[in-house]
Amino acid sequence: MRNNIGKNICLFSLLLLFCLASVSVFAEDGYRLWQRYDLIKDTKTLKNYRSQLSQYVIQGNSPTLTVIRKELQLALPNLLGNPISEAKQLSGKGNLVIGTPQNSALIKELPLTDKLASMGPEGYVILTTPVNRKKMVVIAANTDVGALYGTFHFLKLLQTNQNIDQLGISSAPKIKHRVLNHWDNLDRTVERGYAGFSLWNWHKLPDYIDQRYLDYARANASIGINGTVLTNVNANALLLTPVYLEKVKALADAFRPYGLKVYLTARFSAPIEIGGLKTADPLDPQVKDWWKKKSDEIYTYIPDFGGFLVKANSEGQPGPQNYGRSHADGANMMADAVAAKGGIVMWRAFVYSNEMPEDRIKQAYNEFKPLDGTFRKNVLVQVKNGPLDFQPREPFHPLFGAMPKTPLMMEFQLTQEYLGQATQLVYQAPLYKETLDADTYAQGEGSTVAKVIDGSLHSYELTGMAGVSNIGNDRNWTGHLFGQSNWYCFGRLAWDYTLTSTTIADEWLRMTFTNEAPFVNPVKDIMLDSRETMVNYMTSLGLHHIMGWSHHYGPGPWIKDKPRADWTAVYYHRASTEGIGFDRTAKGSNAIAQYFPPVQQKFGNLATCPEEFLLWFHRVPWDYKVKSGQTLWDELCYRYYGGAEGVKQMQQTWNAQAAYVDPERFQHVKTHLSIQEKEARWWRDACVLYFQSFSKKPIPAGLAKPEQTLEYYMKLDPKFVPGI
Ligand code: GCV
Repeated sequence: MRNNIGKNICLFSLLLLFCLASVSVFAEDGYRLWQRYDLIKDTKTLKNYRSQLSQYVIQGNSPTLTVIRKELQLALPNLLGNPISEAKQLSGKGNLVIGTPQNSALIKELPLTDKLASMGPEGYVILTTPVNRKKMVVIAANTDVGALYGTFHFLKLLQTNQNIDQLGISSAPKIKHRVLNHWDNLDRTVERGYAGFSLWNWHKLPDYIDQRYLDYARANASIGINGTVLTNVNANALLLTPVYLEKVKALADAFRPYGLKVYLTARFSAPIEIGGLKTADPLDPQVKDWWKKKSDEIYTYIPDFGGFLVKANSEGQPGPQNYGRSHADGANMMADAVAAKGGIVMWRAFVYSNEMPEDRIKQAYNEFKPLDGTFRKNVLVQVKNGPLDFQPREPFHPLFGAMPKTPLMMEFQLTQEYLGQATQLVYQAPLYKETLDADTYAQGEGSTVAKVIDGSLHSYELTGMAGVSNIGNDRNWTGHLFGQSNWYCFGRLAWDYTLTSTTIADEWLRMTFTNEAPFVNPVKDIMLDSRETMVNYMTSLGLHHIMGWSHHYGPGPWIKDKPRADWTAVYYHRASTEGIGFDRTAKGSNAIAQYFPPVQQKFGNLATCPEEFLLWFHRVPWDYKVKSGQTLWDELCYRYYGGAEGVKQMQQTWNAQAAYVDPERFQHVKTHLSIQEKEARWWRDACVLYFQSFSKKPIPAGLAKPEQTLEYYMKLDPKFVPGI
């Protein structure tokens, strides 16, 4: 008897342990991103899928096909609650066939030659078609990586409960290089990173391959990202030494099956720092030789090395101008070093000089436009979306459309340096789309930024889109759960910029949370409105660069008297008792002249300038009547208050979602929204009080009084803000 009791206690404890273990294994901490693969809830859909999927056939054994197998083994049994397994032969029904004409005899038999011919190396087709007179779903591509992308697309159809009865999908990327830029330092800090430390554990590499590296690669492959720059553009030359190249090789080997290529940031002065040369002059034969040998060495570690990303002569970084050479001289020297092996150089146009009295936003154009046509064929000039620096709203960068003979690559920032960092919910697809859809008029109406960067406007062969990563080693990857949607939407738009923000938000919500409409619809509205809401409580009507000093956290419109005028806020808003705004018309800095004439006319004329760019281009008196009929001052106040109110509405909508979300993630978002609500009020009150000290006008009736005095806000001095 005693024995039995003992046994029972033992069994019970084991059971309890098992339960606890499963709870912690499946803790809803956001780790699984949009790749959750939970059992499909809708019974009709589930039944339908089960009847159409009973096995999959993959012929061939490459590392990428192995990855596809693993993904299916993870996804299908979980989604369908059925033990779906791999088969060598077709069965009577329910077959999924995946592969290329080269590795799959079944696919080779199909009349797909024409279709696949237009799909390129990464595109795919997903078709419902008879094979040997049996109906089945076929995912076919020209390469294994194309098949992997197609597999993820198919899984997304299941995850989002789409009809798969008669599939006829074909998809190929519009942009060739879809690349994350990590600003990760070798000591694992991340510049402007708000999700913990760097994913790359350099100390344990090359021996220890963390499962996170593979999950990172899986996530990227699922949205078509095909490149990653591992380290900060403020580069450390040590990265190019053998000790680190061994480690980079280990990562590149882990990522390769997922179609993810590795690139490195190159410190321009590396030949001096690690090469023992006296100069880094790009025209010096020894320097050229050094970079060539260094590149060849890198290729011995990583045969498919993607190439270099370079920040030169910007914010104190060394560059060709240190030797009186141009950006093209520097970029070409590096491009020559990697050309034979198919490498590229992504040379950043984010440059502004310390000495220039010019309006800072004009400098990149002034430096790069004259270099058009002088870059090697394997150079992409990487341009930030706007001419300043990832502000909540900027007009598109005037270089887009202005360099018809030089491939330009888009640089977006996923990490929310100026968008509330990781405490705020800001879905950035609308911001990215706004830039991509903007019309440069470079070749008449319809010459959108997207057509510049996809190469169609100026026949660029090389095309690219970069996203400054928001990923760190936090369990949920991005600090704020909704930061994941920015990683997701970047990948989706780099693949196909014609997708709408709504479509992408819809997909992401369904895969990340649930397909239930009473959740998806209101939360999608939160996402779609979130960027405009943030602009309203931070920098409405074209205001810019009024954030906290150095860490860029919180408001700081009063920032002045710093080592450089163009690092202050007063330089940009120019508020006085007469008015506010930066005159960039011909009467002012004439930055407007950098755009094509129709854009100049639109932005340069107070009456036609879109209100969202009003104070970016114009200096406007406080009494100026805006479109709503309000004075500028009143409108500014209404927008600040409206923005803060918008966050309250986001909170209300989210708080009604408890039934649809697991408690852990529900609470995470709820708590972050309450931080955001506080921060929105902080921005509102600090900015309204500060600008009021110039406008000398009352806050419009009906709006609450700010909670503290201006002095109080000016004295706030947050310490240890992450990401500096
Ligand atoms: C990596 C801004 C950021 C810097 C960043 C720089 C850049 O100035 O504040 O942290 O440096 O942009 O894009 O190079």
